[in-house]
Amino acid sequence: MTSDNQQVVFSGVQPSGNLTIGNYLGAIRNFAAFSEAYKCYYCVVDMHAITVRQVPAELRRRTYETLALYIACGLDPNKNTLYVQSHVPAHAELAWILNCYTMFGELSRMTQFKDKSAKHADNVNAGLFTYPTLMAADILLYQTDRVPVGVDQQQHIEIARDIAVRFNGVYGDTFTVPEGIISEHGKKIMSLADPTKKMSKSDENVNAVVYILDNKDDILRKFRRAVTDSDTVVRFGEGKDGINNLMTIYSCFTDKSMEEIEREFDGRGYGDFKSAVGEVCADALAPVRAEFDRLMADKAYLEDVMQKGAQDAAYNARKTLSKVKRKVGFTTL
Ligand code: ATP
Ligand code: LTN
Repeated sequence: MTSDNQQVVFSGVQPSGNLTIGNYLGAIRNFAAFSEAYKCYYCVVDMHAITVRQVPAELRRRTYETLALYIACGLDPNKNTLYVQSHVPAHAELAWILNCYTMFGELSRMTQFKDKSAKHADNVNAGLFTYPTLMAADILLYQTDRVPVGVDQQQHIEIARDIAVRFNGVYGDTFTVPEGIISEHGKKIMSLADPTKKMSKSDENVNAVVYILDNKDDILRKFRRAVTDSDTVVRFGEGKDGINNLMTIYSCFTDKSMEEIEREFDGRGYGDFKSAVGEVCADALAPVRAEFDRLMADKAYLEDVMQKGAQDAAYNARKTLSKVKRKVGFTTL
């Protein structure tokens, strides 16, 4: 909560690849709804992105792109604080302090750490391990009440809560204990090539993933090739991971219930259904792409947004950071 009693929302997206419809439906699309009633911070978390090796020029470009996508997806920079994590040093400072209040054992249990260290076995670095403490710092710095994310981040929200409660227990009320907001709809969009796996922007198989910025032909083609099953009936149910995923995506874009979708495609095959999913997805994303192209052509504007966002974030982060430093016993000059 802010000092004038406004509730706070914080979320972040890594500029670690081209954003997917998983990022869109599970996270970004839900952000704008908070802008009126809450003080909202939406951060491009470049410091998290380097826990996996990045090509510097690509990281820089994607940082701009992620910010442009925030705006293209409806986040008004005048109503939300949009900024880049590395522009606000308080994140790194608080992360170090919180590292000293986070247990080795609890970080070892994080499934994202286990997955990513298996995937990048040649680079299991300390940053990958302490990723959740940096995320806790992001959230706790702003006295955040709510954190809208996809379901894969639930465990990280839990650890942020545990760290806040632990710190408050030792030093008295310091941090607001945040709550995750995981929308029932679209909380976990699955890969089109392997519907038992989360759709992920760092997947090497570009056909497994629909990117927010894909053109209509690519979107239609990817959905047509999506892995399904040998059944022919469009029905939500067990053993139908591929169809369940496509129905979820269709439902997210049309607001239709599973029953309505089953009725709509009654007597029609998978081919028809896949084309329909591709059409609604492409139609919904077309305006986002157009706005994105317009914004990317105006770097100066994006830099102005980054600059103002970082200034506002740094000002508010400093309040919490000073309090924390005082509580742990650091001297001040
Ligand atoms: P990476 O592949 O680099 O780990 P990612 O695609 O998982 O990246 P993040 O930047 O880690 O994306 O996630 C940004 C937000 O998008 C988070 O709130 C996350 O929960 C959400 N998200 C990511 N993938 C999905 C998905 N497949 N379905 C729903 N939400 C998702
Ligand atoms: N770890 C998140 C990105 C992230 C985040 C945050 C999300 C970093 N800091 C703070 C919410 C709040 C992910 O999606 N992989």
